[in-house]
Amino acid sequence: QHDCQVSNIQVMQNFDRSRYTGRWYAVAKKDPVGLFLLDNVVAQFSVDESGKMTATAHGRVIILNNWEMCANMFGTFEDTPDPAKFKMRYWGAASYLQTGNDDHWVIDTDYDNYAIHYSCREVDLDGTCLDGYSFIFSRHPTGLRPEDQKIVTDKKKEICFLGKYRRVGHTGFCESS
Ligand code: DAO
Repeated sequence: QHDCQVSNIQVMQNFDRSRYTGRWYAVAKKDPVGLFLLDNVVAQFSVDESGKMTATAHGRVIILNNWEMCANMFGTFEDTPDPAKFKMRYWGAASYLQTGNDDHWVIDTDYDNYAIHYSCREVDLDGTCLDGYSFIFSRHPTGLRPEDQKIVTDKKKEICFLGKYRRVGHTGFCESS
């Protein structure tokens, strides 16, 4: 399905949130309007006692024009009828960090190596995504395995974000805290 209609985007079948838990390194990102997380982005997903998915994440950000810092973020996920589609409420450890309520869709994952996340913040009148973002996650800080690259490229095309990603570097900037 390459018609770029947000409502036609295929997500992970039978998504298993418990296999998704643990650490994921962002290796590439398609930014939304007014980007926030720059690089050194690591997310840690959990499932709580009641079965709800939660996450913490950190990443390098620049706030108030020129102040570079490591943002510690929290997210809670509201379930929807599709097990791979969530509503994510997020906020920062500090009040001046971004807060929001975004779609959070898992497009594809093998749970052990790669994951493709998608969020459309604003759907255009023609049904395509006007403002969205996407993370390519890896279990490995060094990046995707060669054998996962074609799968990821195909999925980037399916969600109509191919060519819109930048590499997300890991320099250790957020590892001190
Ligand atoms: O970086 O421009 C951006 C948009 C991302 C906003 C979401 C950040 C907070 C995520 C916390 C939970 C984990 C995935």
